Amino acid sequence: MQKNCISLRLTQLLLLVAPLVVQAQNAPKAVTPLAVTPQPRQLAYQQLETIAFIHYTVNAFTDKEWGDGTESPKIFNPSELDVKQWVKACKDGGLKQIILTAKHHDGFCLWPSKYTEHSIKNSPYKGGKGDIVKELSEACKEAGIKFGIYLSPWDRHEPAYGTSTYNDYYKNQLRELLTNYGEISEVWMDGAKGENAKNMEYDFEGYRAIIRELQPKAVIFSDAGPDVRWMGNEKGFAGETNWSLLDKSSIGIGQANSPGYKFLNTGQADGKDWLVGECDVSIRPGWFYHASEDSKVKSLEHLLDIYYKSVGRNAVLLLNLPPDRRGLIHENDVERLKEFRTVVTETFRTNLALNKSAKADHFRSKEYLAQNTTDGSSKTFWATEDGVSQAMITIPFGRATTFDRISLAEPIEFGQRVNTFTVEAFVDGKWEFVAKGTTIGYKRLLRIKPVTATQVRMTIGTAGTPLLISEIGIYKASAKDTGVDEFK
Ligand code: FUL
Repeated sequence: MQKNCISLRLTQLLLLVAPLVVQAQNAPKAVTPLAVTPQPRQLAYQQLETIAFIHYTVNAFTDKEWGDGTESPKIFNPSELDVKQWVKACKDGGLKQIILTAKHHDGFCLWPSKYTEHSIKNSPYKGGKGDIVKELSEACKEAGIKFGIYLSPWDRHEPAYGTSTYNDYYKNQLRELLTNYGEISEVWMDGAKGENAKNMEYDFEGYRAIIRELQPKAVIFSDAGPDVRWMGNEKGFAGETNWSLLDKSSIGIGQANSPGYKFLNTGQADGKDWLVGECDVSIRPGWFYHASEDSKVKSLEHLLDIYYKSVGRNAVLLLNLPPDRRGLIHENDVERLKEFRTVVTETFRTNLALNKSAKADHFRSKEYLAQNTTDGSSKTFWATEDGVSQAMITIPFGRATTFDRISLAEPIEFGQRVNTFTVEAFVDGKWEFVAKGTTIGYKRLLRIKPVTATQVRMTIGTAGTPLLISEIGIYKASAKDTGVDEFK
């Protein structure tokens, strides 16, 4: 009798538990993020893709690239300065944030800092009542674009420079800029140093603490981050391999001989820190305006090459536009930027892979199907089973389709994983090689010769499993976008 009772209870228990077991087996097996992932502020920053630099100071009036700090504030006298013209040019050019040189190496401040006389308050601009940081921050807010500041640590004017008192001076100015001008989205700390910098020990830790305290959402740029890193050149090119991973402790700011420096351009596959790459480059040869460079604005072809080698290689493009003596961005620069954006928009307008039924030889569960790569949403992604480090995905077009641009993306909130990929196209009944590469990250763009195919397939390998891909895009470029990458 007692035996029967026990077995009855066991059966009841099994009946209760069984559906739960089945449910657990069917439940999507959540993907575990890798050990190093981006902070939300880094993710938001990377999504901006293209942003602007504005280099403006006394240099526009002396025709120099580096002022020596002896310039009189009286020479700073733009006759038609219009920050709305700057913002419009950037916005029309698709640039989503503007970083202003509030103070460059010459020490002249574009805002009326109470810690120095070397500023706009002693210039003829608006009778000494002007504040370009204020004007620009407000214009950016009104236009719905982000605003950042460049505050040069190297200062060739401030008498305290070279002593520890200078750190207080720099911090006081940081506090002014980070409290009086609304939201600041990026703080740019230049590593450049000249002769008078030999004895200066910057308190970078202290500077960073103030930024985190006053503008916790702002990303901090320097050679070594902590959020955004320099790419090691001013050409606007990221490495063909570009990990957002690096050991920031190995990089000395402004020290080209520090051990980690050579990895700035490529990152490190096993780096312990997440550092988004930022490619800084000027639309002209110089960072500041020189009338002699009006005819040397970068060509459309050059700007497109920069775009594919920055945004297209998992980095953010920071493009500089220097206002002239009038206080306007020169017409040639405005026109070229507009032309560049029109062509990029045209190239990526129609995704030929959208809603095509992609199939893969590996997938984790029905929540992580290959079709997630062609659904037009970066929120969903294709994932393989744990332990799988190579998989193939095939996208049928349904008919012969001509394309010459490929866009790949990983869901980087789970870390950066892909370290090799090959793309093939199905042409006249056989698979042909079209492209290959190493890293993908947030975005990887490939420029190939036009190919007409009925299907495309990719073999992708990863460093950390499972393999995750969020989006695959296939495009036919604008007739003005003709570059082709080499695949060695
Ligand atoms: C460099 C500076 O020396 C240049 O003048 C410019 O500001 C560039 C963005 O960074 O280090």
